[in-house]
Amino acid sequence: MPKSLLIRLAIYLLTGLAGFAQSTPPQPVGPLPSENQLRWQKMEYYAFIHFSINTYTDMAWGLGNEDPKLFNPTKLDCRQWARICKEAGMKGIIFTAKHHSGFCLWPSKYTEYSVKNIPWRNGKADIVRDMADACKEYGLKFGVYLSPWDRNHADYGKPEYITYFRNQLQELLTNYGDIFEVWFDGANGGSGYYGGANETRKINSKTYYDWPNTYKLVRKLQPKLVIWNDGGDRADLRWVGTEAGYVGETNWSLLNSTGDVPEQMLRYGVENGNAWVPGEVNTSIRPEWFYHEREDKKVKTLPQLMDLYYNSIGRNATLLLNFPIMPNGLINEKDEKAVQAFAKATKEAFALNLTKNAQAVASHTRGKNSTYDASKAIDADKESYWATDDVVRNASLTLQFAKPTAFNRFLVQEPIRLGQRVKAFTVEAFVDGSWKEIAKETTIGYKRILRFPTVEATQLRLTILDAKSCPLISNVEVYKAPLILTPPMITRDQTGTIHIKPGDTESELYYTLDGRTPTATANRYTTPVKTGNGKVAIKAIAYNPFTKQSSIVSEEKFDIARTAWKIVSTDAKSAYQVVDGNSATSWHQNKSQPMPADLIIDLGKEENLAGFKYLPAQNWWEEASIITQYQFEVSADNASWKRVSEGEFSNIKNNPFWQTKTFEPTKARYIKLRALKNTQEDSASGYAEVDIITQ
Ligand code: FUL
Repeated sequence: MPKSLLIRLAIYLLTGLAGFAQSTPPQPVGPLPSENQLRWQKMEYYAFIHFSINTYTDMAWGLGNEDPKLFNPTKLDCRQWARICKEAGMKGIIFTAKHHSGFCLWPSKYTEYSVKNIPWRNGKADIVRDMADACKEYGLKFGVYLSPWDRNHADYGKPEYITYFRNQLQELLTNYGDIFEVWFDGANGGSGYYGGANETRKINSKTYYDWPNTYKLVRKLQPKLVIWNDGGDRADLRWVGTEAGYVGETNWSLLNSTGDVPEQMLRYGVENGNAWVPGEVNTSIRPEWFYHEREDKKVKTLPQLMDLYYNSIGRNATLLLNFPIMPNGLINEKDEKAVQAFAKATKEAFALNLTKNAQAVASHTRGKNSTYDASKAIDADKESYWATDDVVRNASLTLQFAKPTAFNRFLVQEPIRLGQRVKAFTVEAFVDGSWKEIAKETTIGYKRILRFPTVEATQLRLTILDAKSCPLISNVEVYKAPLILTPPMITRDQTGTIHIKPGDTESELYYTLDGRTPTATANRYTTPVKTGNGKVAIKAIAYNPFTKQSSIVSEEKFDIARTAWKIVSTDAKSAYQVVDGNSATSWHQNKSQPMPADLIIDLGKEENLAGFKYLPAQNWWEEASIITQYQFEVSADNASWKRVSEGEFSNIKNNPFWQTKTFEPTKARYIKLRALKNTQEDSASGYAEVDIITQ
């Protein structure tokens, strides 16, 4: 054979081999999910149920000394709970078998503090059993919450308690069928009844519970469950650092398996973490976890629930949404309605996948092999995926629509079985002959959903800008979700100017200043409205010009504008954030200044004062330094002061919203808000806003 032919043959064989090599499956990258984690991630949406002895004392946490006789759920029906969850599209329920009070909702052999000592059902009650049966009947998975902190048990804090805790786990994980998740809440407030000792017991959350051995027991009893734990050793799932209902837009399903994890990291995961620990967003449908009648008007609205959806499931996490059970043993009708509306709205948003009318084309395809071509990202098989050759980090996938197509949602998934890889990506729409960027984002993971104003385009392009290894995309979906009219947010800045913000940029805004209910014939809001220095009562709506529907009316009453106010107790310019009308900004007094900490404001002129308002910093997960005990004083000259109000901001930690205090009207030019104590019991005080009420 001539030499040149030989060389050509060699080249042919080598290229062929290279092509072959690239059509082999891509190698996994980094820590990988276990089968249990994969199964769990696909559940996406499931319920939490909070019910215990403190449901009957209207408390967030039971103290551990409540009389079991209080527990009297006359209409208890776990099937109602299961039906609501099933109809809402949830896949499972996690039930508080034992909360911090230590009261057990099953007849545990190891304590008398349980449903076996209540008159209801003559001591034969087992609510964990009822719940497990109801889940089975409705095709839901069942999970248990077992609080490690036990304010009832005499041995809490001693090694004996760990045996008790494990015995209880053994009961729960043996007698109630398959359990999909076990929840070990790290919360621990210290004080408790503890069998009558009534004292404060601090434990070392890292060592006391000996988690490694507890985990072994759990896995032996239920090899298919996932463990959630925010307190001790790294478990299968992580808390996302907040109960407010969201995870970071960047969300790596990775953490480091040892070492402390700051709450910030919980929010975003750790890009180069060495363990697969995906996030679960846990939040309640009401402000608190247990039922309080006063919160019947505070059930999350549809727009809030939609935000929750996009900020959890839409950001590579699962959503664990809590229902508090009422003392009668049922879920409140308002919560049921809210979750039904939520289910309907998500169904409508994701009703028609527009990729059905599109062709997918990729800039790169692994080994030019049809097993990995672009069509795999839009076919019905969620396991198949589009892949590039190993060396590629930057590649695009274009959807070509048969005709100009309007859309406002983009959904994308990675086949996480092979690791989480994408670090940065963009989404562009081809509009009027050119590409328009609609989103520039970071991570994808199991599922990422993006919301943006409706765009009409003939093509959509997903570009992976960077990835840990060759990018893999298993699924892409495109939707045109109907607009949801959010009641607009109204704020007034220090100059007295009103700002109105819609929840959805596609809606129009209308407002009134004369008390009438706004309609689409009222003043249209386009730019901030100057309202002078006086008091203002404003009502506003968001309006959909296409469907002619309006949102619920937002209403705000503002006292005199804070235009002339000067903060005299500090030179810090940033202190003016407490009067800027923006609840998202806050100011914190220097920690080195011990309590009491004074915030003194010169109102510019004498006012007839009848009260004041305090809004704590809203970023409460980062040491918000929320004031709990205060004094409020007024003065004509910033020298002699008169105390007009003092006391506590009750329950402010759980409910960090506006606190209003009124007092006998009094004339003054200076006000002093004195912080005596905060939630962290240190010397820091934080403020989002401070305002006054005038006569
Ligand atoms: C927290 C607990 O203290 C709350 O009461 C609730 O159970 C929530 C899910 O976790 O840490």
